[in-house]
Amino acid sequence: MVDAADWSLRFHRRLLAGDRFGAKSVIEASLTSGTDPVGVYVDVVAPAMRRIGDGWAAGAIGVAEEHRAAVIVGQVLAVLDSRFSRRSGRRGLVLAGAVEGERHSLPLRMVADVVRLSGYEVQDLGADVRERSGVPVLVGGAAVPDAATSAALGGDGWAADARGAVELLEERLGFQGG
Ligand code: B12
Repeated sequence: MVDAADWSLRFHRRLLAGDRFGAKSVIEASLTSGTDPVGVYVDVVAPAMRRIGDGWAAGAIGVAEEHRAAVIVGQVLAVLDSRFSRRSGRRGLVLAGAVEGERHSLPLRMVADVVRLSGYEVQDLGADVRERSGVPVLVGGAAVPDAATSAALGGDGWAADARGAVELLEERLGFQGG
């Protein structure tokens, strides 16, 4: 059986090759084999992107390959979009935004989709958002490694990944079940 880690390695290879159709095929195959959409994001796509980043940081791949991989992932997320829009959004409104100066919008899109799938209405404001309102602020992403860092930045809650973000919302806002 091919598990999520194997799908992620295959996906990573297609990203490195700049093969967008192959990359989409890997994602479709992982879904067909039983990986759920959240698993595709958290266990297949995200580790592959982190591996791309590690390769770039180590000088094994160039900035062009890294950018190309990000574009392909954007296309893959667009294809998966409908799988994250089943629910009605009755559980509350969540605004998603990357802080000022932050251009890593793909991780945010993934968190937004997973939260949406859990029944929240999510408005994704994208990268480089300047405003901060008076509502509870949940913090996450690669630049914020733990809850202590989040608290030091003034966050009201922290999660390591998109699944954790949903748990955090339920804990914080008291919404239980689906
Ligand atoms: C693609 C990419 C880019 C793209 C972004 C495209 C886009 N539209 O998103 C571009 C080319 C723009 C880019 C630019 C830069 N990048 Co970049 N990038 C990446 C890369 C390869 C993948 C990012 C990604 O999609 N990861 C996959 C996601 C899904 O994983 P994730 O971040 O872990 O997300 C999960 C959790 O963090 C959590 N989460 C995320 N957000 C939130 C929010 C909340 C509220 C919660 C609760 C949870 C949560 O849930 C997610 C899903 O489970 C990473 C490598 C990496 N390690 O991720 C580098 C990386 C993040 N980039 C890096 C760097 C250095 C840069 C640049 C400074 C490079 C430069 N010199 O210009 C710029 C900065 C631009 C800016 N001002 O923001 C470094 C950051 C190092 C650091 N510690 O700060 C990394 C780690 C690469 C590396 N290994 O060095 N980058």
